[in-house]
Amino acid sequence: QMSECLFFEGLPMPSILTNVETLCFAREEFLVRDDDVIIVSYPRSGTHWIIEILNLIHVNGDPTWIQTVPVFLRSPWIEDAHLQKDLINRNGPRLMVSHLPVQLFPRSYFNCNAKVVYILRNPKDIITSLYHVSRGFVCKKQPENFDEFLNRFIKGDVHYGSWFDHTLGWIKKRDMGSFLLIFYEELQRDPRGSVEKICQFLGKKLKPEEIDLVIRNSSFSAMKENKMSDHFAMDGRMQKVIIAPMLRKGVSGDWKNHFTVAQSEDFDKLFQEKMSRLDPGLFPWF
Ligand code: PPS
Repeated sequence: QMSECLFFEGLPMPSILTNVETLCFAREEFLVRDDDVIIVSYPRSGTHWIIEILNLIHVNGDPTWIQTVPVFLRSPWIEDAHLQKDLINRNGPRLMVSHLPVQLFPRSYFNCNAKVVYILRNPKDIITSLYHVSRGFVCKKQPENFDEFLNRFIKGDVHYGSWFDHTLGWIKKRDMGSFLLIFYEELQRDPRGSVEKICQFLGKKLKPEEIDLVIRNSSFSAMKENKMSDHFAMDGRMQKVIIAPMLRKGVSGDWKNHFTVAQSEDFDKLFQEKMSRLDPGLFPWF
């Protein structure tokens, strides 16, 4: 059983960040506007990397803003109990973030032209990343070992519920409205191509040297040095409970240092079963 969590519609949600009232408001009453851009993801998929990239694109690569304003004020979370009101009153165009699964997402989004950037990452690397964050919780019951945590992840007994449900739910919606699917692995393999794709999606024209600045200022090392990029360290609520850094390793394939061969094979089988309705060619990690 997890502490630091509340259950909402059957899903464990992080009570550090949110509460029932905020979650109800998010879904039923939060008004998404046509000129909004929303980054959506399952936890530990590289959300903060995409936030940094979109923030930098907004200011043509100039790092001043990202180096002086904490990341969660630049791009607030829709389900954040402290910042939801600020978001409601913000003038557009707004850049917002959310880990909400599709069934808890603001209903108003589905009738408007707002843009969603959905970032996906190999779930084996997500489990690995999340395992290290869980071990960095001060008071939460820590996982006994990797195997126990893997089983919890598979059951969806983690914040925001099952990765499979989150991913399937959002991918099913990708043909409606403006939706850009970005992969963490693709971002790493081809940062320039990915940034260009994002610019095109946003309708933003950057000069080649401005794209260089975006890439340089959102690199793992630049973000690791920028305290403003570490949500855990900058947010008073999180400071108290999480001692893990937001940026840990920033690589693809670290799962190989954690999964046994049997665990990996079982997970692949489960992945194929659960994701069978999707084209396997969609995922760059196969
Ligand atoms: S959170 O807390 O759920 O919002 O986490 P999220 O931002 O989605 O994901 C954190 C992981 O993304 C990695 N990250 C990066 N990797 C490469 N380059 C850059 N610039 C970058 N920024 C963040 C971060 O290190 C976490 O992954 P792990 O594997 O734990 O290192």
